[in-house]
This record gives sequence, structure tokens and C-alpha cells, in this order.
Amino acid sequence: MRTNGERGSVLGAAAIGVGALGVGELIAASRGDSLIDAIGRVMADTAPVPVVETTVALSGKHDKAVTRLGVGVGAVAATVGLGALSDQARTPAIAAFGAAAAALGFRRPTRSPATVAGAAAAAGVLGLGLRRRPHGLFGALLWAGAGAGMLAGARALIRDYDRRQRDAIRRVGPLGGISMVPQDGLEDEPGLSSLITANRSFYVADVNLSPPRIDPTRWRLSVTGKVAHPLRLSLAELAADAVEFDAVMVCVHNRPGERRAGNGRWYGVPLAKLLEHAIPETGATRLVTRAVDGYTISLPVEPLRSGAWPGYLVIGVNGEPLAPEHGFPARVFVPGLYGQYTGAKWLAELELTDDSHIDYWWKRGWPSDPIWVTPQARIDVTAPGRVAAGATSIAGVAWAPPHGVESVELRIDEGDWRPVDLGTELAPAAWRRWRTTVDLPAGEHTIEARATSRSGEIQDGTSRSPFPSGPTGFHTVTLEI
Ligand SMILES: Nc1nc2c(c(=O)[nH]1)N[C@H]1C(S)=C(S)[C@@H](COP(=O)(O)O)O[C@H]1N2
Ligand SMILES: [Mo]
Repeated sequence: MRTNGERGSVLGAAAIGVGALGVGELIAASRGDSLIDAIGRVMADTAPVPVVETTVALSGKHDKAVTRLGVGVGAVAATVGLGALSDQARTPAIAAFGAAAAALGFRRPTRSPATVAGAAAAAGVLGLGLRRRPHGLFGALLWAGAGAGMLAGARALIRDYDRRQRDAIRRVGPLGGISMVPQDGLEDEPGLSSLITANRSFYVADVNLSPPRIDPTRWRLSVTGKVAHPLRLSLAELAADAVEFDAVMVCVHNRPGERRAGNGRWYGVPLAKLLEHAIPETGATRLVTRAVDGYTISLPVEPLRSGAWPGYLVIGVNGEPLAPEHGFPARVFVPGLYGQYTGAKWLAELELTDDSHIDYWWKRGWPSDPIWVTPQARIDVTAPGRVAAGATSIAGVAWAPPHGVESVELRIDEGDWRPVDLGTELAPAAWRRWRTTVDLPAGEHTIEARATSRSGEIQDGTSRSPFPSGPTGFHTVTLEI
């Protein structure tokens, strides 16, 4: 049993934790940076694969919020732990914590003097606060309230920096254009995914808690390493060589039926063309796509150079520059490869190297060779639930990039597979919408969908987790009539 005094001291220590985090975050945010996000990025970079996979599976599109919450809870728990130490043991422990947090400000992905200062100040506040522990509920509330206020203030400062970044992007102006709103003949199906995914609804997946901010007027893309002609190109110079293409991007974590996939009309420079200008030297076997924070994804040079893999350096989507969270000002996209193999967002350089470079996911235990997206069909219309008897419309999207969708079939109550009607194909690498009408008697029914690619690959119905080669299985929906 805990005594009242012990309970009070735990509460007091927790409140001091909130206060210290608030001070650190506010100082980092004065320059638009975040101590919480710096800690979160270390967690993302170092967490073992099963922890990452479980977090992604359970938190869905809230993975970043869940990580931030984890940092907050962890900081408060650590403070309670420090509070339980003797006075002599506590000082070196706090110094160690402070130094570890400050090191994040020197670490490449989140390098920031303001984060270093914030971490040092947070450690100082922690030391002082835990020595003169607040007494009673009132003291604890004061600390927690002040901490929460500073955290809110920090968020407001960061939002202001983000707003200025969006303004800078807006000044870049349109990039590419949706000259014509694409149509596929299935426009009259309410509830069906749009043929082109709107930029604001496009899924976000990356290891950054917040997108890096890049000044478009100063940014240049470097093509370096084993090349005869290194290049340095501005956004305007890249735009001069850009072309439009339609393609679906799919995250390797997208289990059947999920929405970590989006279809875009992209605007970019063919990588084959960039390589032709740069002229790779003999021995340049890998193209390392490196983000401004050092994150890398590497691709084999040969198929990109020959055009066998039609990869692009993308600078726009759906008529606009890339949004901050989608990699502004540039990213690499090879339609058909899963998102985590397709190339880096927030691109800084393309480096041609030999096979010795170990990229981000390879280091984390994923296969070193790129993984291709497998055919997948998703049921959008007729959400799980009760439906009236009679003819029911069932519709969805399917993809099999880069070859294209040959057919989509439905199976009801484990009966025979029956083909559905396909919308017009935008491009083989794009997703394809489909629709059919079924007549179902009263009762509960199971509906499954599968896609077949034009290269003859039939969607695999075995349920398999994303790690290590991508998920498989059918999207299954239960209807009650
Ligand atoms: N720099 C950088 N690029 C990245 C990632 C990342 O973490 N950092 N994640 C990759 C993954 S896993 C996916 S699925 C796609 C997602 O792109 P989106 O967020 O624009 O949908 O970006 C890829 N490019
Ligand atoms: Mo991903």
C-alpha cells in the first residue's frame, strides 16, 4: 500500500516531468524545431522491427501522434523514476538524461542548436524541480499547468513555421497541370475512391515526426558520386524537363482493404534522362536517393538507366508542388516498387555508388533488394453493415503496377470467382476502379475481391504480414441483408 505522502510525491514528480518537457519543447520551438520529435525520431530509428510493425499495425494513420504520446508518457515516467532516487544518485542520472537529449540536437536527422539548448534547459528544470519537490496537489497542478501551457505554446510556434513553409511552396506556383479531369466511366458511384487521390487525402508514411522545411529558392538537387558530369539543378531547371504520368503509390504496410495507397497524376523528370546527362562511371551500380536528413533508399542503376524501370524524380503531383509531408521539393518514385523502396522524399541528392552503401531499411533488417507491389483489390462500396435485400452495388479499386490490372473478380460466400466491370485504365501503373451488381438473399454474406495483373500474377489469398516481403491476402467484407 502506498501512503498519501508517497502518492503525492509520485504526482509531484510527474508534474515536474511535464514542466521540464514544456520548457525544453518551447525553447526548441523558438526556432521551429521540436525536442519531442527529435526523441521520437530516435525511437523510430532504433526500435526493433516487431515493435515498429506492431505500432504501425495498431496505430494506423495516427502513428505519429502515438509516437509523440509515447515520448510524453516516457518523459513523465522517467521523471517519476528519477524522483525515487536518492539526492546523490539523481544529479548524475539527470545529467546523463540531459546529455542524451542534447545529443539529439547534434544528431544528423534532427540537428538543431535550439534542441540542444532545450534539452539542457529541461535537464536543469528537472534537477531544480526534483530537489524542491512541490508540496500538495496545488503545487503539482501548477507545474503540470505551466508545462501544458508551454507545450501548447510550442505547438503554436511550430505551426507558424509550418504555415510559412506552405506559403513558400505556394509561391513556387503550379507544377504540371491536370489539364483535364481524368475520367473512367465510374463517376456515378457514390462512396467509390476518387480516380485521382486528392493531395490532402493522400496517405503519409515516413520515419520523420514532422516534415523537414526546405527553402525552394536555395534548394538544389545534386547528382554526385561516380559520374562524369556532376549536376546541380534548381526546381525551375528540373521543371523544364518534367513530364506527367499516372501511377499508384502503395506502402509496404498496406494490408488488403487498407488505405495506405493513393493514385496520383505526377510530374517529374525521368531518371533515365538525368542519368544520361550525368553519365555514370563504370562501377556505379547503385543510385542512392538521399533526403536532406540523411535518410537513404538505394536503387539499382542499370534498370533505371535503360528505362526498364521507368523511375522519376518527382517535383509535383495533381498540378501542385509536393506538399511538405509528401516530400517537397522533390522525391524519387519508381512506379511498381513499394513506397519504402521507391525512393526518398525531401530529396537532397542522387549519389551514384558501388554496392557498398547500406540504406535505411536494409540496416533495419528489411531485404536489400527492392520489393514489387503485388496485385491487390479493395472493396470501397458496401461498407460492412446492414444492406437491404435486392440488387446491391459493389465497387472498389485495384492495382497491379507497373503491368496493369487485367481483371478483378468477386467471390461470394466462398463460391466461384466472378469477373466484375472495370473502369477505363488511366495507365498500367495507375489504380483501376471496378464495379458490379450482386443480388443477395437475406442473411449474412462474405464478399472477397482479387485482382490479376496483366503479367499473369493472381492475387495471393494467403494472409501474410507486411514484414519482410509485403502483405498478401484478400480484402474480405461481411454484409448482412
Ligand atoms: N525521406 C523519406 N522518404 C520516404 C520515407 C521516409 O521515411 N523518409 N518513407 C517511404 C515510405 S515507407 C513510403 S510508403 C512513402 C510514402 O510517401 P507518402 O507519405 O507521400 O505517401 O515514402 C517513402 N519515402
Ligand atoms: Mo511505407
